[in-house]
Order: sequence, then structure tokens, then C-alpha cells
Amino acid sequence: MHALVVIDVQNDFCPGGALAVAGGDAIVPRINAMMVDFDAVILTQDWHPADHSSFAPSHPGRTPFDVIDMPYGPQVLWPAHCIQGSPGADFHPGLDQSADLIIRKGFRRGIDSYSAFFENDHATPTGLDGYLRSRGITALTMVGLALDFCVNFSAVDAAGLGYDVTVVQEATRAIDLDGSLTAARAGMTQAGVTLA
Ligand code: VGL
Ligand code: ZN
Repeated sequence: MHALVVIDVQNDFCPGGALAVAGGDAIVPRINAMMVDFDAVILTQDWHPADHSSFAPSHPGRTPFDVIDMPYGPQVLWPAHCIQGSPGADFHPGLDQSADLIIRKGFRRGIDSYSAFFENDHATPTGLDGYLRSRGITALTMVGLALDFCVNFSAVDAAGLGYDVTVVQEATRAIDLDGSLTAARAGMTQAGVTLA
């Protein structure tokens, strides 16, 4: 069984959003067209409380894209984005939302969650692995935003959990912060992820 995992195709990651990824909206038609080819479709939704610790405004004196040390490791500070219940947290209106499952992440104030499988401590599970296993899904194709953050972390974790993982790059877009895209591609390849 093969699932399509659509990472964070939300308004705040599209042009005009709080953490806009260039061309983030351009991938929507392609992703919709891919959905029919899979046994299951999973959407992820970045879903932060308004005072989330990954937001620069939660740290007086800090500005967006600073990196700070959190108890679980280094953390990029982002502009406030994907606040629970806000229009920015909604999926892009053009995205086909007839998915099997929507999994939310990043909802605990003190810890970010780039990956759809584990929070940024790389230890606290989101529950997605259990869902996929109980449905007999062994292969994952990943698309969405952003290639170098949430898609990257999700793909590497999935490969580590034993899934056969492919990232379809033309159905992603990257933030590309300080070489993060080059590093993400190398890390995914190293982890055994197929970059298509
Ligand atoms: C993401 C930064 C912060 C992503 C989410 O979806 O890649 N990036 N939160
Ligand atoms: Zn986020």
C-alpha cells in the first residue's frame, strides 16, 4: 500500500502568507492530480498556538530567522505563522481536501514539529507511524512545503522508520535559508530517500 503525504500546503506558506515560500501555490494543481494514484492521501497541517516557542515574537530581542538553542537542540525562529484557527493555517483553497487523514503538528507551545512523525526532539511521536502501519502502508510519496524543512524532516524520519520514501521535487518548493536546501537534499539522499 502506497500513500501520498502532502506536507503543510497552507495559506501562510503560500505567496501573501506569513512565511511565504516562493511558488508555494504553484504546486497545488500538480498535487491534486497526483492524489488519484495512491491508496491513501494524508495531509499535514502546521498548527501552532499564538505564543508558540518557534515564533520570533515569543523571544524579546530576537528577530525572524535567528537560531536559538532549545532543550531539544537548535531552533530557527520564524515569523508567527499557522496559528490555530487562523486563515493562515487553513489549507490553500485550491487544495483537494478529500484526504483520508489530516494530521496536525506543532501544537505544543514549547516544542516545534517539522516532521509529520516526530516532534523536533526526534523522540515524541505524532501517531502517524501507527496509523500508516495499521493500514498496511509501506511506501510513501511526499510533496508539499517546505522541501528543506518539513518535507525533509518527514522524509528522513519516514526512511528511518523503514518506509520506502520518494520525494517528488517538482511538487515541492523550498525556503532555502543559509544553504538549507543543499543540506536537505544531501541528508535525504544519505537517509535513503529517493529524490524524483
Ligand atoms: C515549516 C518552518 C516552520 C514547514 C513549518 O512546513 O516547512 N517551516 N514551520
Ligand atoms: Zn511552523
